Amino acid sequence: MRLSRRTLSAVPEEARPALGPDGLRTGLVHLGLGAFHRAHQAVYTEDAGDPAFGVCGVTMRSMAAAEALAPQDHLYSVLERDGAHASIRVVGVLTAVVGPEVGIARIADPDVRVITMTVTEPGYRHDPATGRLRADDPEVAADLAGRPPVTAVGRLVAGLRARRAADAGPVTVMSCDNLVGGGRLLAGLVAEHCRLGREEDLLAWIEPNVAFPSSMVDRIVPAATAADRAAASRLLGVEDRAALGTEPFRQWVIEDRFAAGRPPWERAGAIVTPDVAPYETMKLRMLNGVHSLLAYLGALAGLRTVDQAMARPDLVEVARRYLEHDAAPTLTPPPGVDLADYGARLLTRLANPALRHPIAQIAADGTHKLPQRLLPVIRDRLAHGAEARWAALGVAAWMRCVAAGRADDGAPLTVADPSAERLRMPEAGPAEVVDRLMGREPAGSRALLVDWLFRLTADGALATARAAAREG
Ligand code: CS2
Repeated sequence: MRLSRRTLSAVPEEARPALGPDGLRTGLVHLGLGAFHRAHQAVYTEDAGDPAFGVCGVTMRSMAAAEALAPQDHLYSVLERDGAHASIRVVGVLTAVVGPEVGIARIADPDVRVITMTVTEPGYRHDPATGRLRADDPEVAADLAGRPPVTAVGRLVAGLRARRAADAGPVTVMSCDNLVGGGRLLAGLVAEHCRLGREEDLLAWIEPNVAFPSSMVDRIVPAATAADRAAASRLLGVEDRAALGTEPFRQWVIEDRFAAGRPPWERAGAIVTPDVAPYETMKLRMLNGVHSLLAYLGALAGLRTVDQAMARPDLVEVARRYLEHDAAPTLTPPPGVDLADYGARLLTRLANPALRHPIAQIAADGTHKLPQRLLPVIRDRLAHGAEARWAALGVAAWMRCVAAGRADDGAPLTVADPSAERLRMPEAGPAEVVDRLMGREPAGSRALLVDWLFRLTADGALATARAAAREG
């Protein structure tokens, strides 16, 4: 028996949706219906409890989620796991799951007042160093030339164009990816797309009618596995082919800048504030920074999951020092947050053995992730006359992963990245790799990076971490 409206009565009562599936209208369109949205913003939106804000999920790349969800009336479960403890709930807030073309049309529906977006960092197709749209990207260029758009910004602009034509009124577009100032970035990319596409009139409508708040999102959601689906189906008593596994922790901090109303997300525990910047910077440099550091060292060491890395005391020590000595001193803590507590809690979350978060997932797209995570820590410390040793170790480990393409034991290592080919240089020595990959980075970190890369190459990741942890 498969999970659906009809079989919902067979699901334990405490696991049934808090909102929906009946009586929901669609007030929110989400672009990028991956596991993260379904375990994070969708859960908050359901818990906010406003039936005007059912969610239409738009798949941007693969139709797999749509195929699993359609026979289940868009119901799916979220399985929270912490060690041996598990709890499950069915989410009923999705009113539809559609492909991009229908999604663009839905943006023109006057009932829709918020568009949220999770399209991954490279999905914005911007230059991370400048925040500008990469107009030379072939997909961007083809979208600008007028084909049915395939890029996220191209699709969003098409949706806004349709909304303007339908006179459907103001709307808010909220980026929910791991970016600094995602709202400002997205507003800039949309404006550039309009200008390059000679749609100044559309831009003149967007400026007063569309708000682009930023938001900080946090929940560890590994790509769903067959084991999650099997465990969820056991707990539910019906089969759920769209189940997701995640941790109990979740956090969402939202910039309070909406053009046409929003779900009362604070009822679900979100923080709605005029200034998300301190939260974003903290989360990106601490959680995501330490994630990347552990992922690249772990990948070189042949480890598969974050909890495996967290079972190595030397790697934990490196992570702890990165948080304390490098990341924390660059941050202004958000109101009421103690960075030492935040860091300690973070390490506990990462050690959760039930998550099995694949290192390969975190290691992917470093060219887009590191400029948000480790590089600004290095830069800020340098500006204060200090060295960010541990952040530099993370960057050097990334360089070793992408340049050598082999783990320390010689096994092939493929790190997914839009620039993967350019980054491969198996024959190059440490200094050459640093010079070719460092690009615009300040020269002050060069010697440190070359030194770490030399040590990683000679001794491997685990021995380097062990020796470094002893050196202090
Ligand atoms: C991770 C994030 O994949 C990654 O790079 O660092 O997806 C991380 O799990 C989330 O940001 C946690 O909120």
